[in-house]
Amino acid sequence: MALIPLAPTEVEHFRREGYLVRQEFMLDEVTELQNMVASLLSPLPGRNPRITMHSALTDPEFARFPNNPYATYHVVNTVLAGENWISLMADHRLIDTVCELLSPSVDLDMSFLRMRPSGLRMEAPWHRDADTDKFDDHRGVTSLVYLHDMTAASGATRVIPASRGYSHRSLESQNVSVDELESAAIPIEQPAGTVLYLSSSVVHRGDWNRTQDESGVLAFEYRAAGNNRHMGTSEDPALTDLPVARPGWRLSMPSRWFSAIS
Ligand SMILES: O=C(O)CCC(=O)C(=O)O
Repeated sequence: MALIPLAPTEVEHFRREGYLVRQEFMLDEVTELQNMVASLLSPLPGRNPRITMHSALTDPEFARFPNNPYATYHVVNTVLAGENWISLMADHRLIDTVCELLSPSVDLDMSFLRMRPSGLRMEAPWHRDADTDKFDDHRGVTSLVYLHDMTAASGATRVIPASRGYSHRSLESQNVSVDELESAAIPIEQPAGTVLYLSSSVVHRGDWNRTQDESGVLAFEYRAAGNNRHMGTSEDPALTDLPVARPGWRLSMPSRWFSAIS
């Protein structure tokens, strides 16, 4: 798909609301992404040990989850799953948009996958990425790539628009109740191939999938260069600090993730 530059109204929306929705990937690309995810979730030997899989089942239930035999709901460090995953992380549509929204100098922060196996309550709780990932400041953008059509029922990401007003470090210290958060939130219901760009300062959470359908999002999290991550907090992020953009320069990777154009 050709690069479509951001309209000034999109940038303005992101600055005001803390998020932006763009349809970045076409249907055949979405199929390719789903295939990449299916092979990541299949029980293959020889996977990089820093790819952490969080799964609900120890024995596969093939009938119920044909493409996700262990009911895996969180995979960390997808960029270690192969060259195609690194080139997807560096896809120019994602990086160009992140640069326009964030800074001309961008580093990778981390990569992960959030699957929502049907009926499994394993959602990401309310948080801001700058807090959970312990950045120096808020200059970060997470791109959430919708792998399936997302409705409130299938687990669309829930966002509190313009929620920078909550304090930087901790929601708890402000006595913000979950009810208050829930009532201010909107589900970002969008078709597969949509990318939801989230400011690291915006409050959001994942949801669980109440439908019978497959559902999941891929996440690539980026930081402005110089906005440091303080390690030792959550998962061990692979390739964190990898430069992906500088003024006039982009990490250039062949588009191998999409076999039809490689
Ligand atoms: O699953 C989602 O929709 C959001 C995931 C998320 O925010 C996270 O894992 O940090």
